[in-house]
Amino acid sequence: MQTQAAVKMEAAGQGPGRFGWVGLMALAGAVSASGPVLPMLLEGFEPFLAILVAPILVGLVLLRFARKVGIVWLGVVSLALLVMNAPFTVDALMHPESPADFVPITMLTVGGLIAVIATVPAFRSAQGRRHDTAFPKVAAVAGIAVVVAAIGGSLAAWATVTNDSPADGSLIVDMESFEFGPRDITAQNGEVSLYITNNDSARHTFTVDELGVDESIAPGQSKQITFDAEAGSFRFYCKPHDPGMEGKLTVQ
Ligand SMILES: [Cu+2]
Repeated sequence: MQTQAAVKMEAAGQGPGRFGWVGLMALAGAVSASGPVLPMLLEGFEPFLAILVAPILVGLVLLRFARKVGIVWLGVVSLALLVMNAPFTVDALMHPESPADFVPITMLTVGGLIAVIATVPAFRSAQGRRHDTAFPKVAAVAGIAVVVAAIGGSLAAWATVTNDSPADGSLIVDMESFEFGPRDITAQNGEVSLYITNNDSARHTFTVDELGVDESIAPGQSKQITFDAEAGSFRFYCKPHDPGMEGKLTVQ
């Protein structure tokens, strides 16, 4: 004989051998949370990433102990993170050659989208309404497939990144620990030649708005860049890490 709780669980698609909307919600939360956790496992604690993960983890705990509250919480938090991360998302998804940016953002986006889609049906099934649909299972498999493909594709793209050799007379610039070294670069007017190496695991850019210079440098990559500049003083910066990652180019 089934207990009342078991009957209710089965109706909510949570019975043994069944994967329902609430299960999909939990999986979506786990995928979202794993996105920012992954780089922390490799690189150590990062407050900004921890702030992204914390509300999702709270939602997963709520999902376990106060199901309906957890569903609403995860839905709202996921939507907020999708909106908040939209500018970074577009930028990161255009650069698969940088796995440390591409993979976490893909996981946050895929998990977040699934959680948002699943919120209403999960809430209804937590109320005990029966939903006989294969959608949760299909969405789970599709979501995991997208994440696995993103990881594989990103690593493959990273493997094709090539390094330039420094041109004669190039000024050497390093990107390390999210800073430029040196922060002050002095060059002669005419053609400015820089040999830039990114020693971080994240993608950086060398961007000078006034001169129309905007170069993306993949993790571990060395790139030779040249551009024309008249005498003057120009701010250079990294687009994903501005403000903070910047310097001054003086052309004499
Ligand atoms: Cu940067």
